[in-house]
Amino acid sequence: MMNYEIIYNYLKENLEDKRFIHTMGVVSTAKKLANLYGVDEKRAEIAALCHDICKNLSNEELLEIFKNNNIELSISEKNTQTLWHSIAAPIVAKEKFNINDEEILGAMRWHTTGKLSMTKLEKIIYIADMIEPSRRFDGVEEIREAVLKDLDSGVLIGVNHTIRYLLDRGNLIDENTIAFRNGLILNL
Ligand code: DGI
Ligand code: FE
Ligand code: FE
Repeated sequence: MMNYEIIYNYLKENLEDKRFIHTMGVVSTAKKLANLYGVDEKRAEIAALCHDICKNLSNEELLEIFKNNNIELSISEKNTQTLWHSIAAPIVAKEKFNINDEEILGAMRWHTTGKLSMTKLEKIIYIADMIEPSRRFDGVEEIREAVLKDLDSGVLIGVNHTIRYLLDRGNLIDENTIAFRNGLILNL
């Protein structure tokens, strides 16, 4: 696929080695999960490839992108710089690589916090980001196994893990993270 190679080369050039390896891990995990859960593998591949496309940008550059595209950040987003690369990702993917598939763009946009009512593809990118082979944290194996049995149950364990991590550090918890978790619980 033409687009794939162009994006791959851009990332290889622009992301740090560790981030590039992480991205390729997300690609392979997302493809596996897509096949398991009947999601189009090619779309999962592109979304995974692009999810951290803005990870090399400085906070100043990210703020500039928001300004130029009239993106209004919520109070929690304004104060959580680690979320900014995901907010900018769909804008850059559209501009640079002409990606217009709303679900692919959504998967990139929400890969950090999640949100209420995610599609299967969006959930797959969210959780693949967390469990790809180079990720190592206590509990990752439990999430890997759970996701293979049931997507939503596995994703819920992942969100719970993230919320616990944020609580332990006294970080802000974004409204979308909470809405994502509530929605998963109500649907299970
Ligand atoms: O870009 P990656 O390192 O691959 O991973 P990521 O984009 O999932 O993670 C970015 C960070 O976002 C990670 O440190 C956890 C954080 N995060 C996710 N949801 C929330 C959050 N941080 C805050 N403060 N609040 C959230 O709701
Ligand atoms: Fe990310
Ligand atoms: Fe990532």
